[in-house]
Amino acid sequence: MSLNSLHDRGVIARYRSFLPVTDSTPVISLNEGSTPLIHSPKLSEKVGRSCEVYIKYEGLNPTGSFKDRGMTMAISKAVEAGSQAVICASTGNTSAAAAAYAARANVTCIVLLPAGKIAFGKLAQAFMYGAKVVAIEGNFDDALRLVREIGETEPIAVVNSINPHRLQGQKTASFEIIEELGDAPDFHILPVGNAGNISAYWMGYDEFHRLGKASRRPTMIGFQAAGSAPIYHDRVIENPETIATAIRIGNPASWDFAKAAIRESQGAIDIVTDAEILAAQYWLASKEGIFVEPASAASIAGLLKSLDTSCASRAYHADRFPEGSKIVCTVTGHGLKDPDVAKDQCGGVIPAKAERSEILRLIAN
Ligand code: AN7
Repeated sequence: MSLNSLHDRGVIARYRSFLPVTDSTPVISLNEGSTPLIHSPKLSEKVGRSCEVYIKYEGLNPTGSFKDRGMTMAISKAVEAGSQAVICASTGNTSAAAAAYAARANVTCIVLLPAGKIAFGKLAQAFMYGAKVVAIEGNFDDALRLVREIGETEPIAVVNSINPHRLQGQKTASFEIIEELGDAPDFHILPVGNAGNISAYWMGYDEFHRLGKASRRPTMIGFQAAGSAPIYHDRVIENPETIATAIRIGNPASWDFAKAAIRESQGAIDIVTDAEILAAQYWLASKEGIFVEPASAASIAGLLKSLDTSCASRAYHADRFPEGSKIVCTVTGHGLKDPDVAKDQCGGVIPAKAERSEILRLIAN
């Protein structure tokens, strides 16, 4: 890895030779990427058999999600092509990233969001970054259909993951993991919504494997929310529902890519319920100090489900994590994105008088 100057950070600077950029591509970056890969002693212990579990904490990107990796590419390429406006449909994180990078590039950003189904933090971001925020009567799939139609006829760059530059940027997360671990992990677990990220990770792992930078490619295991699981059920879900609004998607754009990644890696796609997602979200924050949004907790919920021998419907079994396996779980977005869900699922405050004895009572119990 080369050392970059203070003004030359971010995934394009770090992985320029693996990305479709040239000297004439203006690099629009917010120093995204290089996120921490955090060892989880407690998850490692749960898995057992000397396995090691690592959390790729993508919530520490500039706008708080993994979307920044793809957006630095999509906006840089849009500006290179002369676009003065960009558009996307989003469940929230894509719109936050698009709005931020568009602001930096001085281009207009229009975001189409499913009305009433966006986590509050993400909505605040789109407003503050100066996007034109449109609330669509309908779900994400309806919004994406509209964006596709508009992109076909109008002079505006679509920065959803149907834009191939997005997945190119997102594949850099695999590169970072390989460089940090010294090889690819044995298993990679992540949440799946539009299925772009699982496809991008697989591309990245495959590319570094072909270049001899990794000796293997991991088994890819994706988790969808039970009420929004089109790939798992192998059919479009007309009215997807889940508390994990980021992955409330019924007709994923990268469906075929994701299926190929799962097939080629001998992986699996499985589902986790909203209750499992919320339990995993709270467990990760309260046991390991890592606060992620509900959709991100699907990967942790999935790992825990795969270990649960009482669960008959597991698509993936812990019996298949061999001794000494390295397992990486991507957690895709920061917990502060969705303060309402966090607030609703926790116990609340302990009322007390401003007296010493009141507090000492808590230490004793
Ligand atoms: C936190 O922002 O689709 O399977 O419009 O925000 O690549 O879609 C977000 C997706 C996982 C799923 N975790 O990733 C959007 C959007 C979080 C997310 C996903 C999303 P993909």
